[in-house]
Amino acid sequence: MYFVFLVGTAGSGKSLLTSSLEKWLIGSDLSVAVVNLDPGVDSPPYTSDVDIREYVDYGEIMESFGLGPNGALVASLDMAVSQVNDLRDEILETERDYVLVDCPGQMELFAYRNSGPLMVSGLAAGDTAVSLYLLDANISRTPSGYLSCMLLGVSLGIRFGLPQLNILSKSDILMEEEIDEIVQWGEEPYLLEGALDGTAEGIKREYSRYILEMLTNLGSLAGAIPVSAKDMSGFDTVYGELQRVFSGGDNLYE
Ligand SMILES: Nc1nc2c(ncn2[C@@H]2O[C@H](COP(=O)(O)OP(=O)(O)OP(=O)(O)O)[C@@H](O)[C@H]2O)c(=O)[nH]1
Ligand SMILES: [Mg+2]
Repeated sequence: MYFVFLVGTAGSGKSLLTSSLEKWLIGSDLSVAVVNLDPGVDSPPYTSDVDIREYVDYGEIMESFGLGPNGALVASLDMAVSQVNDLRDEILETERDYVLVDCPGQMELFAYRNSGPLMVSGLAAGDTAVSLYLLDANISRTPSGYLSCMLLGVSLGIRFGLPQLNILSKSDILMEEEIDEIVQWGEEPYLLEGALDGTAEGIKREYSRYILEMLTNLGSLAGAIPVSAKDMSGFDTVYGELQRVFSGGDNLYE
C-alpha cells in the first residue's frame, strides 16, 4: 500500500487534486482509496472511502465547547488522533494499492500542532509514504512568492518527515512562458536569484538572498511539477516521480 498525503496552504487545490488524481490513477488501471482528513469540509469533490468526519463531529465540537473554526479543527484532530489505528484499519480493509489522503487546509494547525504529524505517521505506520506539497500558482508565479512557498515546503518536510514532491498547482491559470520560467527557477538557482534581484528591494531582497542560499545549500530547491487538477495535466510526470520515490528513491528528511 502506497500512501500519498496532499498538503498545502488553504485553497491551494488539495481536494480537487485528490479527486482528479484518483480518476487518473483508476484510468491507469490502479486501485485507489481516498481518505478525507479534513473534519470541517462540507462536501469534498470526491467520494471518500475513509472519512475523519465519521470519527469526529466538527460542528458539534464547535458548539458544545464554544470554539471558533480554528479551535474546533484543533480539538477535532486531537480527538481523532486517538482513533488513528481504527482509521488505518479501515484503510487497510480497502486493500487498494494507492491511498490518497486529503489533508486539512489550515496548515499552521495541521502541521504545527502535534496531532497532524501524529496522524500522518499513524496512518502510514511503516508503509511507504510521500507527501505532495502544493504550491498555489497564484502565489508562486512571483519570484518572492515562489521562494516563500519553497521555504514553507522545507518546514513541512521537517514536520512530517516524509519524502516530498513539490507540485505547482493550478498551472492552467498560468501562461506557458510563466510555467517554463517557474520550472527553470527550480533547475537553475541563479535564474531565481536574478528574478528576485529584479523584483525585490531592501530588506526583502537581502532576506531573499539568504533564504535562497540556504535552500540551495540544503539541496531543497527542488523544482515544482506543473499540474492542473482542472485540465488533468501533469499527472504522468507526478506518477513517474511517485514511482521513483516508492521504488526506494530519496527520503530527504530521514
Ligand atoms: N483553475 C484551477 N482552479 C483550481 C484547480 N484546483 C483547484 N482549483 C480551485 O481552487 C479552489 C480551492 O480548491 P480546493 O481543491 O478546495 O483546495 P484545498 O486546498 O482543498 O482547499 P482547503 O481544503 O480549503 O484548504 C476551488 O475554487 C477550486 O475549484 C486547478 O487545477 N485549476
Ligand atoms: Mg480541501
